[in-house]
Amino acid sequence: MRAICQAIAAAATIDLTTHINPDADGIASMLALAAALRTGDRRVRCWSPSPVPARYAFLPGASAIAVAADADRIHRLPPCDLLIACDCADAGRLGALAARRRGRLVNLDHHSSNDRFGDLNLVDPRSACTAMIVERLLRALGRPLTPVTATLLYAGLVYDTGRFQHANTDAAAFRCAARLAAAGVEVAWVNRQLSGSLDEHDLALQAAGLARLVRDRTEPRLAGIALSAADIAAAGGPPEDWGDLVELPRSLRGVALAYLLREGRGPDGRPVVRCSLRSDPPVAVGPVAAQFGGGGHVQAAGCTIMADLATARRRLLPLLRAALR
Ligand SMILES: [Mn+2]
Repeated sequence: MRAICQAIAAAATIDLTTHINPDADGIASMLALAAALRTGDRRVRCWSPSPVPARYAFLPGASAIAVAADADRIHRLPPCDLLIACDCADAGRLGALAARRRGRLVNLDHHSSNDRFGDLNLVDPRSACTAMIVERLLRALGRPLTPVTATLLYAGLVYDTGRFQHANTDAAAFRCAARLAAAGVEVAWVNRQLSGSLDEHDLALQAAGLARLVRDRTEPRLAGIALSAADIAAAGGPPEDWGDLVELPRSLRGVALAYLLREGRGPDGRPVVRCSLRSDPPVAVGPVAAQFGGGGHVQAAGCTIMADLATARRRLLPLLRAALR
């Protein structure tokens, strides 16, 4: 913590980024930290390796995030003293921005699969979200919360705890929420923005998901949705953000492990299946995702299987059934 505060104090130019396919925790953590670090004549810029989903446009400052999908363009940019990665479990998730690793790299994250890729790492898997780690960092930096930074961090906290419903919701999360609320967050407004930002396309995908929802025949505590490329095309194509579609199978009575499989194409044109996995403690899905080179948290993880949907299902489902035993 002290080394990171010193590195920030010494930096005249700071770039911040989050992970590819960014979520509310990553974006909000980055924006809050950027707002607090913009002092004096320090230059602070926010990046995302892929476009910021429209549903997160309400986050203060989101419109100023630069999308860094183009590695050539990034190479031409002036280097920064410090690159701070927020909510990013490994350097691969930085996308093209990994090429900007010229200054020192700071890694702020809470994923248990984080491989400490930074020169300086503040990684706490016990923290419910990266926003809580940023809140701690701001305190260490002596930067008081403002209504803007508190609103951002609150949005990250609400998102990553599933509105204070996931297993990561603990006393520390509530204490942090109380400090943020006291700093001027309009709690109902943030919740409304997070829950009321779907469009017709998102709902069409939910309808497709409901149509494909199945409980496992041999293991009733397992349920999930498998969407083929054709299913996704019929619903209007992939969304900017799959959001919490995996929560649909999870909402079935008695389900302790839920999955969402979505078939797409990899960079080489071959079929790939992206998997989102959720479980109730003590069932662990993190190790299953890790077997396919994925990661995340113990009870919320993801991976990509290089196969078509039928093959991916045949490989994954026995492991999910085993995880429940
Ligand atoms: Mn997070």
